[in-house]
Formats: sequence, structure tokens, C-alpha cells
Amino acid sequence: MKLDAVELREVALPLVSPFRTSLGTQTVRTALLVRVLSDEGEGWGECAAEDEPTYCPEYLAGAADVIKRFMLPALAPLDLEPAAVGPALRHLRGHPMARAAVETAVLDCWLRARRTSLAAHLGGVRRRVRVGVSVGITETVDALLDTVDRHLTAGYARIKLKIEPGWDLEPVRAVRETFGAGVMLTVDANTAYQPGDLRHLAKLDAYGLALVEQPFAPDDLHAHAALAARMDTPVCLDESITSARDAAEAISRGACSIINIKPGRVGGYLEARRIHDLAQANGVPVWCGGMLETGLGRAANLALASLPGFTLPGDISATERYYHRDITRPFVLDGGELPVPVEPGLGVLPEEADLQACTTAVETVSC
Ligand code: OSB
Ligand code: MG
Repeated sequence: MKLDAVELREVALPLVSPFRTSLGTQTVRTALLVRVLSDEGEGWGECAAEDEPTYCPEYLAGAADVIKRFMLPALAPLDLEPAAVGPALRHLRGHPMARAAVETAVLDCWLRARRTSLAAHLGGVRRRVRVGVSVGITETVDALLDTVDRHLTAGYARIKLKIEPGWDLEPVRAVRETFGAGVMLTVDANTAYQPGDLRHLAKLDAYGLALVEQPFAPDDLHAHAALAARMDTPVCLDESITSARDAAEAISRGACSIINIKPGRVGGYLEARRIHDLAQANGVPVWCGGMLETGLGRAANLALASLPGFTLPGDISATERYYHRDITRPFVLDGGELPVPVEPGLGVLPEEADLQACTTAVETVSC
């Protein structure tokens, strides 16, 4: 396929409630949507980059800039297929979320033209996937218990609690004691701890967690390996894993026994599948992480989560957990599961009126 033009659209969706992590508090999800227009039709991709470079070095305006100034000029002359996008951008460093957004839009367009769903293309084996919910840090433990109660009542298959120094053992204990041993519970520190906190973190073993996610800095595999060696709870990496090569290194160094795969963080769904394959070959379970995606990104994440190695519930919650008004048809939780889209490409399209309502900027780049 040959690109004719690419539309870069910035949207702002208010969250149903503030989302606080060790990195900060979000009340609005600003997102960058990439729409490719080609001789084979159109395709959409969502860039996972956030407004500010706190979770990772990328940020929304930087992603839009690198796509416009460096990625599109490299792709415009080519006869494209999805697998060619990565190699065509090999001369550029970094910016995995920008790469992922462009590759996803090309994939969506290409698959729509071939009447194939993303799940089928990636090798998905499930029509529905079990999902969890990521619960932010709250003002009080009582507020946390109320929130968790609501999510368990809704039927979520797993609860992930955001933690940071000063908000860890006590809220985790309270949730475990209140809701019992039957709840699959995990914690995510988003790099908030220091290597010296090892002994403190090991106390989390008392609460039967399914995993502890990314306690230390992204580049500190050593500290994660040290924690894994002294804790019974499996250590899971998120921020540290930006490629299949990182995943291989982390597994071989004993820095993790579970991986959170976020397609944006690793440069796209094709690299995400390579990490899945590598993890599966090493007996490492994976699950699909989230970045508070709109329905567009969530549809694609559901396709990825339908692969056989995604054996743990992912951070792919129902629409109502994120937004009063999303840009696609809503995803509705049913028995702790969400349906994997079966229609071609991502299987969803933005609704024009919803898109207009949240668009803050749009630019069309001719190719
Ligand atoms: O660390 O998993 C994370 C959201 C933004 C940035 C980082 C993370 C998260 C979440 C939310 O935990 C997951 C979701 O989309 O539901
Ligand atoms: Mg995380």
C-alpha cells in the first residue's frame, strides 16, 4: 500500500475519576490518534504517549513531532506492508510509542483491506479475555476499600493496587483482609522504590500477591533480580522491557518471572508478539498492560491479549472504568471478561460525533 496522507489528531478525554500513581495524578487522558489514508483505504492507531514524560521519555507533542518530521518522510515513498514499517524506521532511535502508533495504523488499514482481524493476524486463540483493573492511590484506606469493592462487584478478575513508599503494606493488608484470599491481587510501584527498600518490599510476601510490578528504576535489572531472589512473590517488569531483547536479558538475569507487555512501550504489536513468543518459550507468563487507552487502543490490546501466552488478566478494563464518553463503541465487562473484536483490523472505528467532541487539534500531513 501507498500512503496518501496521515492525519494526526490530539484528543482530550476526561477520566471518570482521578488516577493517582507514584508518578502523579491524571484527570484527563490526552491522546494522539494517527489515521493513515492510503490507496487501500484508511487505518487508525493510538499513540500511548502521555502528555508529560513521566512514565517514559516519550510525550505526546514529541511523538507527534517525530512522526511528522522523521517517520512519515521515511515511509511516504515506500510500497508499505505492516512488517516493513519497523525496518523502514531503523535509522531512527527511540520513540517506540510513536513507531507503534504509525505501525498500528498501517496494520489496521492493511488488515481491513484483507478482511482480517488483528487478533487473527497476531495468532489469537481466545474470543474473550479475562481482565483486571488498575486501582490508583486514594486519600484514605476506606476510599480504597470502597473502590475495590465496586470493581469486585462489577466482576473484575484481578485487582492491581498502585503503591509507593508510605502507601504499600497497610492498604494491601486492608484489601486482602477485607476481600479474602480468593481475590487475585497485584501491586504496581511504577519505579517508586530504591534498592535499599528490598527488605521492606519482601514483607509484601505476607499478602499472597500474584505479582509485584516494577518496584525499581527501569534500568535497574540488578535490583529486580535481587528482590526476586529474596521474595516468594513473582517480580513482574513493565517499564524495564522495551523490546524482545530486553525481555530476553531480564529473564536470563532472573530479574522477572512475569512480563507486562504494553504494545506502545515496545514499539508496536509485532514486537509485542515477539516478546510473547520469547516469554512463552521460557515459561514466563505475560499479560497485557494498559495506558488508559481510548476504545481504539483498547480494541487492539484485546486482540493481543487473545494470544495463548497471555495467561494472566490484563489492564484492559471496561469503557466505564475510564470514560463517560469514549470515541468508539463501549466495551462492557461480562463475567470478568471482555470480548475480542472479530471485525477486520482493530475491529472498531471512532464515531465521528464522539471524535469531534474531544478533538483539541488536528493536522493532515500529505505524503
Ligand atoms: O504502570 O501500568 C502502568 C497507566 C498509565 C501509565 C502506566 C500504567 C498505567 C496503569 C493503567 O496502570 C492501566 C489501564 O490502562 O487500565
Ligand atoms: Mg505498570
